[in-house]
Amino acid sequence: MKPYAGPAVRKLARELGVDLGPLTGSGSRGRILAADVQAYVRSAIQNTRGGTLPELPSFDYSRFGPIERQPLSRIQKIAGPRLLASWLNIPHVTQHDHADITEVEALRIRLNQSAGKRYGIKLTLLPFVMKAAIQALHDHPIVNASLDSDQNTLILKKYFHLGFAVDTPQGLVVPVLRDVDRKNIWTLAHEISELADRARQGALSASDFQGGTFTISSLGGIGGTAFTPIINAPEVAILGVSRAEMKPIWREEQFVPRLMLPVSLSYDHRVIDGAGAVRFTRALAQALENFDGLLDPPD
Ligand code: CAO
Repeated sequence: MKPYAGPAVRKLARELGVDLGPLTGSGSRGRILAADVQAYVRSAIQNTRGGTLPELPSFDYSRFGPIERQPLSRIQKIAGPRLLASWLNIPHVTQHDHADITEVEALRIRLNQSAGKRYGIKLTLLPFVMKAAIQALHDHPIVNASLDSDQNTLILKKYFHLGFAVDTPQGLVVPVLRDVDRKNIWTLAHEISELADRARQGALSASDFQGGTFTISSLGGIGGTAFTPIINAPEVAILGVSRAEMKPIWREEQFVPRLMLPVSLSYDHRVIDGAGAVRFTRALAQALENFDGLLDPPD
């Protein structure tokens, strides 16, 4: 049976490539209207995009009290859709753990007092965490990987470029430090500080953001006990670092004070399973606990 529609609607359907057959008309006696064709096209587009999200309600907040409008920064406008895409596309799970950094912190203080003063470089914890992450990534290559666009193949990267989140007045940026496995803690400390300074001045170039294989987001300088960072897609995991705290740890029948660093690994559950994730955080913690290398002077 010929669909019940007027010539203008038929013309519109022809132009849009719509077959009127399956359409239900909302006009009188089931007549197909232009609005029905448009609604059909809208819904087809939404379906090919994987459906749309239910919209959040919008309010006139000024009805309830005084307000001020503040536009999002350029960085927020760029980062926002990427964070949303990662959050929506990747099934995130976060594994929390603690690393005993008592010895490594004592080492850091010693190094800052001696070589640090001589070379004019201040060592923070981050270079040590980066080196520990490299050891763990070496032993757990799927964490230093990406899913190929066919979603069926893992691309294991044989290089180690670490992104690290920098808090700037304009918003969050994630520059990438290259070949972290080939650099000592002094070089890393220097490059972290140089990249973070340029990030805060808004002086990073596009290449500074490219090629990362794994990201570290350290909030430990500010505080916090744990958090659930969003994966920097197309990477498959991100490490959150919170503030180290002295804690009573039960060892050999007594409590001993140890400096414990909270770490939180958010991972793509399509690629990494829970056991793999906790093995990774354990490897990272053990690398920090048995830290014995990288005392070389700066390159
Ligand atoms: N626990 C305890 N103290 C810590 C620490 C931790 N985990 N991490 C750093 N600190 C200490 C440092 O040792 C330093 O102390 P001293 O002055 O006594 O030596 C002080 O905090 C400041 O460190 P810092 O944060 O400036 O340096 P960093 O190398 O650790 O970090 C950088 C550099 C660029 C990562 C950091 O400045 C920054 O921007 N962090 C915010 C990242 C962010 O916004 N992440 C959220 C992203 S949302 O997922």
